[in-house]
Amino acid sequence: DAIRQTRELRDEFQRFLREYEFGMREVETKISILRDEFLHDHSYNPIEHVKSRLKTPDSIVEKIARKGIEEPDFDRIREEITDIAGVRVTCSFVADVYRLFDLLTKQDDITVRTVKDYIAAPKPNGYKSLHAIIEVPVFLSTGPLSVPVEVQFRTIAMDFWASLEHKIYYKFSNRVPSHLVESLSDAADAASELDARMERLHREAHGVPRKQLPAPAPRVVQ
Ligand code: 0O2
Repeated sequence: DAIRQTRELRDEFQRFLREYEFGMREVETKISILRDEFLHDHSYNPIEHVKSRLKTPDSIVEKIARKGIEEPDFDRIREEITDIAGVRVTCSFVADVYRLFDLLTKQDDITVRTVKDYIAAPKPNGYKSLHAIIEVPVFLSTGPLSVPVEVQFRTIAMDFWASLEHKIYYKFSNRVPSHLVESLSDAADAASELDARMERLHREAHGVPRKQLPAPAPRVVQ
């Protein structure tokens, strides 16, 4: 009986994970359609790369424990853990980050749950990115399902910084020496400066007068 129960739980967990995989694929398709349309209509690709990931079972279990969810309560997990499916969109420039965010989140079938604009308000360590938890419909044989997906938009410079910071953070098991924390913060400033320079260069190369280009408005942090 215990074996049967364990198998049932395993099957339910696999079904649960598949929902997120489907949601992730819907978002990937939306992003790739936007990229292809841009490329054909404007001969411009605002996206450098897109990376998707499903949270590992270990990492989900760890987060379930952290949230104090004791029973295998899938409804509660659905409600409280919203980053099981993640799509990271790395753009060329900051303006593209906001443009892509707007184009995705204004689509009729998308519901925006939360937005965190760490570009307008970077984290104390210097981390920058625009995060959104969106809900996307997935049509299963049993009916439609709304799946939360965490989408992170950032520039190549922000991505470069975040991937190094992530490695350092793990290397020191969360206790990064203060001189490295300071160097990382300086590097984040340098990355922002590079972003601004590259965007100016790009605009000048394309003959867009600076005064016609308003700075992108920060998104509301919810
Ligand atoms: P991974 O491996 O990318 O999945 P929570 O999601 O509840 O734990 P919070 O604060 O609500 O935390 O989420 P937030 O601030 O939106 O950030 C979640 C994700 O953003 C992280 O996911 C990272 O991917 C990224 N992130 C946030 N802060 C930092 C940072 O300081 N440095 C780096 N390198 N990445 C960051 P995970 O689950 O931590 O990791």
